Amino acid sequence: MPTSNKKLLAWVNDLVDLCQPDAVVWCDGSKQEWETMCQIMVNTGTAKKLDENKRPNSYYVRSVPEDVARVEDRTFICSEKQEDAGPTNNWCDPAEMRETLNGLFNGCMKGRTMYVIPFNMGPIGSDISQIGVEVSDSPYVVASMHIMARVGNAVLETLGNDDFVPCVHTVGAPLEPGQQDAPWPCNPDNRYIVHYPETREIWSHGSGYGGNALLGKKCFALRIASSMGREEGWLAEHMLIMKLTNPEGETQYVAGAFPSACGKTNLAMITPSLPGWKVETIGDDICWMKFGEDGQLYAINPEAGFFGVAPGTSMASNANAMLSMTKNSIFTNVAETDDGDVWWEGMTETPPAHLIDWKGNDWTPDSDTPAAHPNARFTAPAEQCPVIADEWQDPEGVPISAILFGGRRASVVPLVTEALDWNHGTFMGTIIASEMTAAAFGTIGKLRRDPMAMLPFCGYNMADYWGHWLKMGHKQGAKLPKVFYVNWFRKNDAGKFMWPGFGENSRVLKWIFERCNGKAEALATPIGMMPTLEAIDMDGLDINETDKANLFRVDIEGWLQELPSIKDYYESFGSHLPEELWQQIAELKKRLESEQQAVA
Ligand code: TSX
Ligand code: MN
Repeated sequence: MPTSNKKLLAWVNDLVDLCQPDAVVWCDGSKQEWETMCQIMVNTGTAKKLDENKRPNSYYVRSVPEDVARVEDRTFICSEKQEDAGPTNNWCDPAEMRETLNGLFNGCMKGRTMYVIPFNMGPIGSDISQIGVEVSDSPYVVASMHIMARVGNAVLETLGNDDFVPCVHTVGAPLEPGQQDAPWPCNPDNRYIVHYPETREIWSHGSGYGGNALLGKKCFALRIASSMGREEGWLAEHMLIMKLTNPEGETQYVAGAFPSACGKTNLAMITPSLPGWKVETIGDDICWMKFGEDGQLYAINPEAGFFGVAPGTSMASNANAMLSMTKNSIFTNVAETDDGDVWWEGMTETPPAHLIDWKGNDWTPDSDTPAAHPNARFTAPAEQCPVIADEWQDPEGVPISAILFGGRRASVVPLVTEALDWNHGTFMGTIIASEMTAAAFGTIGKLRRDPMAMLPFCGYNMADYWGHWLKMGHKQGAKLPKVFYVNWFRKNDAGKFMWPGFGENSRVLKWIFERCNGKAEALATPIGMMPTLEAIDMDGLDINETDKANLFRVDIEGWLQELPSIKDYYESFGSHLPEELWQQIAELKKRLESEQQAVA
């Protein structure tokens, strides 16, 4: 046993009794271990090695069609009181859930190996980092955790006799003696992704996929960590972190929360179009922030890799992501090329003439189903990103100057708005929403609210979480980041995107940077501070005057029309909704109405 941590040894012993695996392996995080896991996956038909010359040390994995994504309706927050989980989470009484899970986990690893994976979320030794241990019966999980977190002996050394977050995962498919294993074992009819925020535990049953199985990521780094942050006075957020450098060599760090399908990973790795400006990546998905002695908010990326959506990722949309996954990567549910490589929709303009699709069937450009599943993923080490910032593993974290909130809005919301203060910024975070673009998420065009992009990831009552945000702003001596609301997706009357997006977003980042160092102009409007028309560098952009004006237009009527739906939304949280947010609505309404009258 590579540890003498009493809690850890006792916990593993109990789990062996419960799950009854054939063997127990303590993961050391070595290269040898990675190779063993990959070899096991190849032997059982889970993975195929990609061509060593095209994509060294990389593997292709196909799941089953029933197990391709996170399962929000099977995700539970089991706090003692239902109101502490809040109206946006599935709740179940913890005692009842423990009974259900005890039944399901009893003998669940028969015929399999139990892997014990000590993992560190964040740079090892950082005050902002946390340690967890995941027990799993899936070699895919072990290999993926090697990429996504710091795992193994170094973590156990840092852990010593301290506490850790216990995370239990099983694919929920025990094997009878002699029974042939499936390439992707899972138990789709019995999926449970369970969090006990009060005792800080995670139990996951029945799925082998990403966010359901790599428990350090969404389960720990967001759901459990958000609850820890509330108790301990810090923030666990669904945010990218990036470093901006201006032509003079000054730097600022920015964090940003965006709902899915807004291009968060693309923004985290953006190639700026503005000459002399540099953008580097600290993280693309999760951000933990704590106040330092100097009152600044310091952020770390708790992860060590990228688990990104593959379809739509290309050298044009995100060259740095493409270059991050050229080796040592795992690809799940993409398509396989005839020459031992991978492909997905949007990777190249012309698809290959023949592929094996994510279901294992022959595919040609004439096929009427996509070659890759829309949620197909790449898993790649962050250190391979060509623009990863030198300080991405700094245990001190990086001081955050600005927080961005973004949504996908065809109307009403302008390109960029700066919050008037922290409370107004928190308000902006609570109202972020995306217009649905895929039928899978509901009615196309309807607003889906996703406050702080945390809807599926908040480990406690969402309204209490907003209260925690407000409280962070009252901390004595706090030097708070400025907050901005951005929208790359506003459309004109012809239904065309008015803003070119991608690398051109650096023009907006420049304004944000210069608001933070006091160099950029802004105008007070009812919805917040906005750039003067000269303040955003439009040099060399081909946007007509109408679109340019509309990108920055304050749609008074549109905002007034939106207020009742925000009120309805707030009301759904009952007495937990902080008074300050009602006040934000009242003040916004007043500012909008007085502007409306001034214009009339
Ligand atoms: O990721 C995107 N970003 C952020 C990039 C740093 N996408 C892709 C969204 C789906 C994940 C965008 N799509 C962005 C954007 O800023 N903007 C748009 C909308 C858009 C799409 C295509 C064009 C322009 C805007 N094409 C042309 O103008 C030719
Ligand atoms: Mn995410």
